[in-house]
Amino acid sequence: MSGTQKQTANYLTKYKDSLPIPPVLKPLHKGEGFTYYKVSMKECRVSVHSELPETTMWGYEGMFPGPTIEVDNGERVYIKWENQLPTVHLLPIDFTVHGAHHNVPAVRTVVHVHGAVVEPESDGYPDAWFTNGYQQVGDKFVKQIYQYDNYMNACTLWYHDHAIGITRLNIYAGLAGFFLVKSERERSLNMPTGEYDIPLLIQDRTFHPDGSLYYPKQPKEPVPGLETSIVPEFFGETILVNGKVWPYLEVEPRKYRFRVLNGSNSRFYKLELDRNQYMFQISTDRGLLPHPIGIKEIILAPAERADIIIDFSNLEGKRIRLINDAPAPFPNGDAENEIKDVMQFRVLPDVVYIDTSNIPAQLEQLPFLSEKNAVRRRDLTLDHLKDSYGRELMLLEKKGWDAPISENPMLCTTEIWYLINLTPVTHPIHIHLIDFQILDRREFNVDKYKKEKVMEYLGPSIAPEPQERGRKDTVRANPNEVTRIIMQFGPYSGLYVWHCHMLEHEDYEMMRPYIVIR
Ligand SMILES: [Cu+2]
Repeated sequence: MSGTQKQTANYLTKYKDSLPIPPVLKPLHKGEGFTYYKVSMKECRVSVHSELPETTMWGYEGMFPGPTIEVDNGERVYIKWENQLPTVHLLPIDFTVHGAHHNVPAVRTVVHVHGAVVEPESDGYPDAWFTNGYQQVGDKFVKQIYQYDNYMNACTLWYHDHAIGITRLNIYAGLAGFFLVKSERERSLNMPTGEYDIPLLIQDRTFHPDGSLYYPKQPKEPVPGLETSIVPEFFGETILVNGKVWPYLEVEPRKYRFRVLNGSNSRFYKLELDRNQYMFQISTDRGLLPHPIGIKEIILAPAERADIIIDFSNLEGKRIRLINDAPAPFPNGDAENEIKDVMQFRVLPDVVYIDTSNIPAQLEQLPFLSEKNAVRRRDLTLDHLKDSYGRELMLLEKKGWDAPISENPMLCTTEIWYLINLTPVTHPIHIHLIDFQILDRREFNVDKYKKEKVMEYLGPSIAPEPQERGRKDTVRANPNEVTRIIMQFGPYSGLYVWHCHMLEHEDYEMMRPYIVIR
């Protein structure tokens, strides 16, 4: 990257601004069996750091991040998602990318609640986009008001844009927020709650000295013949938490719950506290783990979540940093892309109230999906190819987005998917609608598989990390490994997608439709 882009990252003072906490969105209606929200996407001016001029961004309700939507398990919720954005995009569009050609409006949006169990018409299918005032809509657009029945257990989800071909740009511009599912059962566990339950949306961005957002128009080696070209991955030069660059948070000397979400385009995080303290992970993507797990580091790929409890008691007056030690790209990245600082906790001298919250020994019994019940195994490759411009092209099963649907599970049946990674990087694979369990990962001979289509394992099957032994909706498929996941498809049938959640991959063909057949 050129020197000018490094400037702001070099001079912005770390831990200068306090961590913002997104407000909880108020419904327009609540009661008589349903709740109704309206959410408008608007251009807005935000301060990402007090030493930078304001930044023009796009936000739900004109906020970055968007307001937090809080629902109860089983609560029926309707949301009207409205686009009030300008017609010209804030960021450079690559018109060669699928679904982003000159025949569609530049600014298209569609909202997906990541991790929601939802009917297909309300899932935010990438071709169900709509423009300002619904003046134009994509060919899969069905309705303006989405319905969420929220059959999920208590979990930390997020809503974000999913429009075909420009998801990376729309989310980078600011279109993301938390969607929290709560439950009576979780409340009964008496974990830290209210002001001691704080969501942390971690993202990387690069800013020009005038405060404006920077997103590359070209990869490092510009592509001849193209004014704008998608990049193989994007790594920003600053880290933001809840929309502030390197913030601090004042905490009381007591327990806190943090809902940590990696909302970055391509960057993975390996998070730890700089005093080497333990954190207690209580949940993963789609809800509570069987029991809390004491950990010193958390790896989060784009879209993965971890709820953790940190106990600051006996740390009065201390300053503790949350730091990152992940290479970028992951897992074999360049040191020049790495950013260590994330945020700082400042422990106050005293508590306001005595902390009566718990870290319960038992959290939740999880249903066990047995391999014996699987009716189908699918071998699905993650491929590394080149396009006609010589650019890197990552695919699923060597197929693009427009190829005929090949994943067609039957409603209520269980399948095992073998994610066979033939590429040199880890891909976070996300499947809409369902949650899954990770069975194992196993090293294999990639060259032999590529040449002869023969699977030769080079090591034993490795069980998932303890923190991954819960309900997942996004899994890290590492290079040279087969990652096996098991899931049951339902309760809805219809058209959904599965894809890599590195947004630069997702926007450039590493996404496939799938259909649950009744
Ligand atoms: Cu990928």
